[in-house]
Amino acid sequence: DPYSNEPKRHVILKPACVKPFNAESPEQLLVENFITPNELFYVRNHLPVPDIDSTTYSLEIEIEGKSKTLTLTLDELKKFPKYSVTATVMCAGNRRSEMTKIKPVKGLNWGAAAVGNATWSGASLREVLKKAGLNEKDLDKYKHVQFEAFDTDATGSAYGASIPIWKAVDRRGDVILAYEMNGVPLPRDHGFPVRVIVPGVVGARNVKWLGKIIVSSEESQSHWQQNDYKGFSPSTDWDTVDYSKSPSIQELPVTSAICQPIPNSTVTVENGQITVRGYAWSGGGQDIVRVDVTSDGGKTWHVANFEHRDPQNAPQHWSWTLWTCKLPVSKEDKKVEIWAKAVDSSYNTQPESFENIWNLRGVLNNAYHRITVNLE
Ligand code: MTE
Ligand code: MO
Repeated sequence: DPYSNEPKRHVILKPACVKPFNAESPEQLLVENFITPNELFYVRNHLPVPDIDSTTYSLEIEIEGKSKTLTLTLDELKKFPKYSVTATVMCAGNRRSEMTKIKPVKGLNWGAAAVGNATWSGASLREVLKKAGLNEKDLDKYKHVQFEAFDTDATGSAYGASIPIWKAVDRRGDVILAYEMNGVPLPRDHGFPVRVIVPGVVGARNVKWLGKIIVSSEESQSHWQQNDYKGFSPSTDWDTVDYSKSPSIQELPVTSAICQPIPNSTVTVENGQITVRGYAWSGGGQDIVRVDVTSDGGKTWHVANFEHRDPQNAPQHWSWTLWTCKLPVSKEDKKVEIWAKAVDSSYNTQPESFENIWNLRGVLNNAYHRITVNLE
């Protein structure tokens, strides 16, 4: 069994799949902490978790066309200046279970908790690439930075992904080779000993158990870069889909979710109001400027208060925003449907329903979040 050496997981994590291990925490817990505790942070593994000895670990950095590669042990990586970045990581499949209600899709049935916010510490990718010999004048030759991991499938091919080179070399990109998560060494499930954190970019490019970095004129040729994690028209089906025709997902669109109350629970009305709490986030370092909440199908919208947001300005606003709203409800109603939508600093907002953004793989699930609760 390739899954015989998996790490221990917190019992509260709800598995969407056990082998490979994929799990999220209960949604209502997410908004209790601006920084998600490591043991509650969702886990998205495609393959068995590799068991890496940090004393013999090494990271290889190759720049295509240069004969010499740079190899760094963990200790050598730790000698680079240490940076900390607080960034939200979100799976492209977050909230897929809502899209699935329109029509089945292929993918893990994630709720709204395939997301977390953590403080990641490590070396700057930009500085490591410079050390590996990447010069300003070379930049036009290359277009992508590829990441290869130590987790492999039965045929021996490794998890891999890539990001555009500008994100890797821009001082404001804040891409780090992280060896710590919230002040402790990366847990095995989250990429021990080193993962790349690409703030503002879809989870899939935040490669865990990092083994090799390649500066290249091409994207990663891995399955996950080429034949997965792409968006398509609602009318594209498995017979007509052509993965070469859509770009790989990088920055995720603006989204939000209601985390409290939980769907179908019974909520006590106080002074004609109920308390609604959730998160909002947008990719590409966009800030959240507003969250609108309604209990009457959009006739009246109430602007939520921000409970916690990081002070970084767009386009380096990497963390989610936690929000709360005292939402007026009608006493006569025994049941109420609550909707939430967020607006980011580019004034992009969420689509109203899943119907017209449905896609066969169930990614980019960012329609209004709608839940129903009972009132008492
Ligand atoms: N990196 C490797 N090596 N293997 C993986 O399976 N999964 C990716 C990404 N990095 C993955 C990986 C996906 S799809 C997501 S959403 C994030 O890791 C999840 O990170 P987490 O498990 O730390 O929450
Ligand atoms: Mo993911």
